[in-house]
Order: sequence, then C-alpha cells, then structure tokens
Amino acid sequence: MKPVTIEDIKTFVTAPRGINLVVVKIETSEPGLVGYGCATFTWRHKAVVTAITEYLRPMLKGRDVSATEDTWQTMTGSSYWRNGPVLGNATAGVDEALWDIKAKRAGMPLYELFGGKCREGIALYRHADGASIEEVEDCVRRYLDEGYRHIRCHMGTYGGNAGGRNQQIFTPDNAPDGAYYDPRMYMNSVVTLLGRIRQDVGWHFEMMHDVHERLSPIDTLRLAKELEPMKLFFLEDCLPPENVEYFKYLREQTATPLAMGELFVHPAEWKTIIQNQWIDFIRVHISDIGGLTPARKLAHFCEIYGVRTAWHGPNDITPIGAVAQMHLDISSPNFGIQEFSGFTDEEQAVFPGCPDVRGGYAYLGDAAGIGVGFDEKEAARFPAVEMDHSWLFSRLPDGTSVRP
Ligand code: GCO
Ligand code: MG
Repeated sequence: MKPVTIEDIKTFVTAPRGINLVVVKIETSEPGLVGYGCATFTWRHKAVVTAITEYLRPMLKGRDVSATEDTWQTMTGSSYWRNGPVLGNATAGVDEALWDIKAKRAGMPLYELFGGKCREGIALYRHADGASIEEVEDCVRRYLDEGYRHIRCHMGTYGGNAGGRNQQIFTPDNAPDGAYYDPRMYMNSVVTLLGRIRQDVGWHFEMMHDVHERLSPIDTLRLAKELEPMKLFFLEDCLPPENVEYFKYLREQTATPLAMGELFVHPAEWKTIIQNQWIDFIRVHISDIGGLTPARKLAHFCEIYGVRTAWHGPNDITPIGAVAQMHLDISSPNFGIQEFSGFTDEEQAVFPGCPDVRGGYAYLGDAAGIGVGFDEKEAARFPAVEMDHSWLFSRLPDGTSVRP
C-alpha cells in the first residue's frame, strides 16, 4: 500500500487571548487528512517559526507520516547541536501533528494509542492571585465553588508584592529599570498568605505555590520548611535547573512535596533529579523538550521512580498542546495533576473541540486524534501582538539582574 506522506507543513501565529501562540499544521497526501501540533515558545515565537519553515519543512516533505519515532530522531539529530526551547518547540509542533494524524488514521482518540484510560476525568489545578490576601481568598473561594480542589495561590504573581500594595523596595541611586522584587519580603508574604488561606478558607482543598526560582538555595530551603505546616500539594520550581543538585538538601530536610521542570530543555536536566527521587512531580513544558514522543518516555521514566506528572499548562500554550498532554494525563498510571489556564471563548472559536471541564475535571471526548481542530479564518482575526516582556527583566533590590 502506498504510504501516506507529508505534503506540506504550515505554521500559524495567533493570539486569541493576547498571547502569541504557534500552531503547526501538517497536510498529507490523503485528501482531508491533516494534523495539528503546538510549537509555542511565546517569548521567541519568530525563531521557532523560522526553524520550522526554513529547516524542518523542506527536510520532511514527502516523508511517510507513520514514522513518528524515526522522524523525531531525524529532526533532533539533523541540526548536530540539539535540544533547547527553539528547536524543541519546532520539533514538538511537527511531532504532535504526526501523533494527531496517527490516531486519526487509527480512528481513535490519541489516549487509546497510549494504552487507554486509567481514569475517566483529569484533575486540574487553577491559579488564584490578587493584590491582597482578601483578593486571593475570594479567588480561591470562586474556584472552590466551581468544583476545583487543587489551587495554586499567589499574591502579585512571581516574586510577590510583599503583602499587599507594593511596599517600597530600597534600590541604590541610578538603579536600572527592571521588575524589582525583594526576596525577603516575598518569602514573608508567602508564609503569611498561605497561613491566612488555611485559617480563613480551610484545609478541604489542595494548595500549591510556585517559587519560580526566585530565591537563593538556602532561602528556598527555609521557605519549604516554614511551609510544612500548610500541607502543600507541592512547592514548585524552588530552584533553577542550574542548581538541581541542591534538591538533595531540600529532600533531606523538608517534607514539603516538590515539583520541578517547566524550564527543563535537556534530558540531562531531569535524569539525576528523578533517579534520586529528589522531586515528587515533574512539571515539564512538553513542547520545550520536543513533544509527545519524548514526553511519553519521560512519563514512563518517572513512573519507575514514583514521580508523578504535573505537566506545565500555562496560558502560553495552545489548546492543541494543552489537550495533547491531557491524552498523556488520562493514560498515565503516575498522573498527579494537570495545570489548567482555562479556554477563553475566543480560543474555543479558533480551536474547536476543546474538552468539557466541570467540577475541577477535564473530560476527553472520543473524537479521533487529539480532538482539537484549528479554524484558520478565526485565527486570522487574532494576529500576533507585541507582548509585554517587562516581567522578564527581574532584578533584586540592589539592581542585580536575576532569572525571572
Ligand atoms: C507556571 C509557569 C508560568 C510561566 C510562563 C512563562 O507555573 O504556569 O511558571 O506562569 O511563568 O509560562 O511564559
Ligand atoms: Mg511555574
């Protein structure tokens, strides 16, 4: 039988919620058979589009669509230097689209190719935030009313706003522009915030917090110990990938569950931390590591070491990417929780087929493939935008530039 081949690979950038998203569409030699994937690295999206259109598209046209593993290995090896978020996302967009095609040809939802359902619904967590403790608590109560039982709590996003309206941060003369935050104020505000939420709202739900690599190793250890009484579901990104060895000390000195990985872009970054069971949840951004092909292997690797999955699901991911990982969630015995940033009305118009979400769970339908489509006309109504990058230029009180 004549193989079905890749006819063309197209990329689209659309911003239905004001965040640049990158979609990959693979057209095949079989009329009407197309696949979609997510290649969203929103802070460098043009670089990803170039990597796909200038390198992967000419290289893959004419290839058999069924060779997902060989195509993945070829995409990854053919640049000699490999890994990293740009090539990872370019590879992922193609990889997810090929898995979408494979499941469509099989006439079944993708999770069936991954071994079928391990559960009926996918437990989700949402972000509660606000400029004051009261605002955050109101947000938590709203999510509890909607049925969510896992809620990440922040006051003033990453680095915090130090316990309500910005308290002054003392900077030196002529300090450069930047997104300043004070680690000590931030630490104290987190302990106060989470303590108040437990006192005022209660203990009948799971609570998380994302340190977002904003503290020094010793301070993050102190925070993890101070938060033990709050019985967190997990404390996330306590350290940057560059300091993963220090998780050894966190593990040895605190019982606060640890989640890590949204910044991982290389297998060497996650191997040791998982093998040593220094974390409890893997938080990888699946398109950063190259898509479903490597993510499945990572999920299996984690299962051996008792590490559960909590794939990165922020608002800078397409619904295609968000749902692709839900197929992994529903079919992984070591599923932990899925981060969820909601699907806006505009997004649902651009990406028809988003799953039902009710009572804190997502429910995948039985449509063949990933199950989420892409309406090019609707997408064109939301062209790429100039995004606000200011939060990325984070600085300590003395003006030192630090990771955001
Ligand atoms: C999270 C993340 C995100 C990232 C964002 C970067 O846990 O959801 O930390 O909020 O900061 O995806 O673009
Ligand atoms: Mg995070």
